Amino acid sequence: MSNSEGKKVVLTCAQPTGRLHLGNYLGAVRNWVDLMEGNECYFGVVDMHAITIPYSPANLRANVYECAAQYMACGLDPEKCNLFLQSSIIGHAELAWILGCICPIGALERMTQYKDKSRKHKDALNSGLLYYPVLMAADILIYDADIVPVGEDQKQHIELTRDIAQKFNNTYSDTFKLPEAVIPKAGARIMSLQDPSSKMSKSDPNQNGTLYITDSPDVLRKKIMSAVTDSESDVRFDPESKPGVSNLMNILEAVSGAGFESIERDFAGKGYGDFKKAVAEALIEKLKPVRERYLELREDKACIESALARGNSAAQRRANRLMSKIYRKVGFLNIEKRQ
Ligand code: ATP
Ligand code: LTN
Repeated sequence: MSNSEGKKVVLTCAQPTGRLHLGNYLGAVRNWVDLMEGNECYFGVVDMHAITIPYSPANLRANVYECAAQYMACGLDPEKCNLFLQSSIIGHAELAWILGCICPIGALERMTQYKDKSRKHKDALNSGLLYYPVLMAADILIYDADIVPVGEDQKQHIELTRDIAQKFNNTYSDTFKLPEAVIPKAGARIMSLQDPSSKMSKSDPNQNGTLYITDSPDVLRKKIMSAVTDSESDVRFDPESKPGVSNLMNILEAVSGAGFESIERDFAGKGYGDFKKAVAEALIEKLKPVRERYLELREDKACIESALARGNSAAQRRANRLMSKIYRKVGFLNIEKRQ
């Protein structure tokens, strides 16, 4: 138990790199909503991470509003959690620098996300992309977080965060708590509808494989009806030989709560057409309130700015507490500024 009121401190973040897709929603954001009750939550829009791949400043600015509006539309209530913007908080970059000085380069080169992204952006490779997990470790450790709810793909980064925290504690004396990754049982890894061997992603070149939470019902229907399946016709969970159908079953399970066995029973003797229709309708129903709220919020920049301003203040207060301790431990002097 962690904060002064005995509540757990929850921290997680997403990059403002585009619209949220179903993987982000099922694997991440909807679970954050459940954690808001009874915990002290910090949810970050990590714009400093988003500049590790080619981008345009105008798009980044627009995406921060988009990302915050979608968080809120999914149910993150700025009255119950702290929604903050990473670049507004002093400490993330400072702590990342300190942690980078104890993190071996080899550990960063082994990160799967780095390997994937450096392959994709090999003509514009920058050192920020390699350093990305150190900044992520700083995002987590600066809040002294107990729990970090993420999708399966981020597990390796959280393990590295724990290693870095442990090394800091061994080098300078006990400072950081080792945070726990919380990965959901259903929806932790949603795959592309067009290539079920790779995860659903904003940057998928085939955008028909990615379902966005703000897609209209017609678009959702169309994408699901044209999802890749296989030449058989039975609805059966078998990720090895039926990855497309299994991915759709995963989505239906995460959206409706029905287990795989009950889905198999419901669709025994029916073809993929009926199954896909059911997945589409269940998803459309689930996302309806999210889309409606999003369409209202995107028009209301002032509401988003005031939510971020409030979250930034709370995040800065918490970050300051640990930063002064860290500066002292690593040997930085505290010399006051004079006018
Ligand atoms: P993308 O690869 O689509 O650009 P990302 O991993 O950069 O996405 P973020 O917005 O930074 O996306 O991630 C927010 C959260 O969504 C993270 O906790 C991540 O683990 C989770 N997530 C991303 N993709 C998936 C997926 N396909 N299935 C389940 N969870 C996912
Ligand atoms: N690396 C994550 C985004 C991220 C994050 C974090 C997640 C940056 N900092 C801190 C949890 C905690 C991603 O690519 N999804």
